[in-house]
Amino acid sequence: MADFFQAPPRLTNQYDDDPLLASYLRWRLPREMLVDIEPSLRRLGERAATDLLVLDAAAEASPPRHMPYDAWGRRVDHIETSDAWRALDRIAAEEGLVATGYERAHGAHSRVDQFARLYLYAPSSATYSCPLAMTDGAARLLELYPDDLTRPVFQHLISRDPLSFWTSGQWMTERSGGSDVSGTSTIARVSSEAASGYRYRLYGTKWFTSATTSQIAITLAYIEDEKNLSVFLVRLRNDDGSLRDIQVNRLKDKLGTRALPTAELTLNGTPAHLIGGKGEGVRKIASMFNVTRVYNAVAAVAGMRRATALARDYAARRVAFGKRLLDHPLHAETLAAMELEWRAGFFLAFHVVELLGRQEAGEATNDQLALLRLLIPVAKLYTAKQAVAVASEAVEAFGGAGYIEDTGIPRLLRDAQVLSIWEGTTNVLSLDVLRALEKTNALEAFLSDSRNRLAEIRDETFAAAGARVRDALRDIEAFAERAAADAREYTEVRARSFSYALARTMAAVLFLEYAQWSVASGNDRSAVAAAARWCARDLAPIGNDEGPVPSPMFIG
Ligand code: MFK
Repeated sequence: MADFFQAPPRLTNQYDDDPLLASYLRWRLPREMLVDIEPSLRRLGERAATDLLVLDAAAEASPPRHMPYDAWGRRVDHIETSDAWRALDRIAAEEGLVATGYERAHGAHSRVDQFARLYLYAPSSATYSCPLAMTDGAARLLELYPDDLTRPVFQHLISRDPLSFWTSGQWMTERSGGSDVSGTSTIARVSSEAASGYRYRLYGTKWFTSATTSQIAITLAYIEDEKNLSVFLVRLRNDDGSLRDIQVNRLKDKLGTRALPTAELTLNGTPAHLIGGKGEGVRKIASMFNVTRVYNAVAAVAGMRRATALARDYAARRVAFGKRLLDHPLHAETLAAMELEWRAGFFLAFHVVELLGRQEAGEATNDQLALLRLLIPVAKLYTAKQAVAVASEAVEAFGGAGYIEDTGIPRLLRDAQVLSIWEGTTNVLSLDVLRALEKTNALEAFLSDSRNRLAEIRDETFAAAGARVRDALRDIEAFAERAAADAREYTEVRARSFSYALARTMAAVLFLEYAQWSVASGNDRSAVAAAARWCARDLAPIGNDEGPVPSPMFIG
């Protein structure tokens, strides 16, 4: 018998090869805008499968190293990163990964342009998408709370020139945890050398600081004798490269995202600049983490797309039991289920991106602002969980090869797992969804927006699916009514399934809208089948029944 070798999966241009992205952009963007941006998206799609992919592998193979001391015994806390990691930074600046969102060349649509770029870049970036997320979030914060010191910093964050492009960290997590930031123990004391503009000095320990090689960071601290957290800007290094009263205790040994330097730091009187006045720290930093949560959702969707593309390519060439995997109905069905999750996540994430763009352009109605507040946590939590599930399925689709590190496939799963942890876990965000409903009219906005959209779907082809979505909306409404009347525990226990219901139902509406447009415009032939299949599932299994309340006691 001749030697047998398996064919590794291959990627081609990730813009042209994507069955949804270009079609979605044709649906949502003015024609002249697409003509304008398509060449750069296509170029990035090519890079995602060529030079970026090489850098991604190289950065993963050379993770960062912490060198606490120099050769002569001085404490330097140098974090050495690979050439590839730094090249990914340079390319991010040149490709305008952050800048596009702030130049606003296409008004409210600019965020769609920007996040389409991120979607192509992220899965080939060794998680350089993380520093970019925090940089963008910091840019938004500084745009909202500008002052003389932060204006030039803002310009660095949105620069396309690699030599002046800066990235930012987002230091929220302390030993007491990353979810309940009220437990922050970092203290800000007024500095005696206020002239520099950095009027405070910070004392405390930050337990997870991703992208510690960034030039700046945004962080939280209690000003001495104040009851509320405040937000501060920190410049990490002096002009000679030395850290500004920061000690790097160690780099974290993580399950995934291994090219990304994540450190534990002690702030020993680090100069800090107060942003937007004292107090209201959580509310202010929310404008940052709401951007990073959108990045999380788009990166999750991009990860699902990559996992699906690799598994599909492999299935088209790998032969077992006398035929290609793709020709085995059960395997093809598994791939279709993965693709469906990715499509749903894509619609949800990009819908949020559109709302974010409208908000920033000052074009959002009050209802759209409330929807954005609600859908950011919904999209983040749902796409993250989908991404882990799809990555796991992709690993399995490669059989034993998927479990072997040097195929690069296990990384899909290791890197996906962080998406449901950082930037708010699934449960913390599910509770945030409840908070959004309590504080705004988001539920009314969600229900009326969804019903209005469904009313525009007139094609008979979608009648049955539309009816199912209307049923799901009624279940969501019924749950909200009962939650308002019932014990808080009743609602909290179901907060996750409620959030999933919102995600699936919103995605269903978008599936149908897109399918109707596809039929009318002759685009994406799989849109109708995908919409029918998505809407056939149980969209809102929240548990409105009178059955026993799931109780933590069952696991005690
Ligand atoms: C590729 C992607 C890469 C992503 C980058 C990853 C980098 C990772 C670096 C990290 O930082 S990881 C740390 C992750 N930690 C979190 O994301 C925090 C998770 N915890 C929460 O989200 C909690 O819900 C929260 C800390 C916000 C709860 O804090 P509080 O103090 O109990 O909040 P509270 O009292 O509900 O709200 C305080 C104010 O903030 C209110 O405003 P007002 O004072 O005006 O009433 C809220 O409305 C506002 N607020 C809270 N959550 C908000 C929000 N505003 C808008 N959106 C929200 N989600």
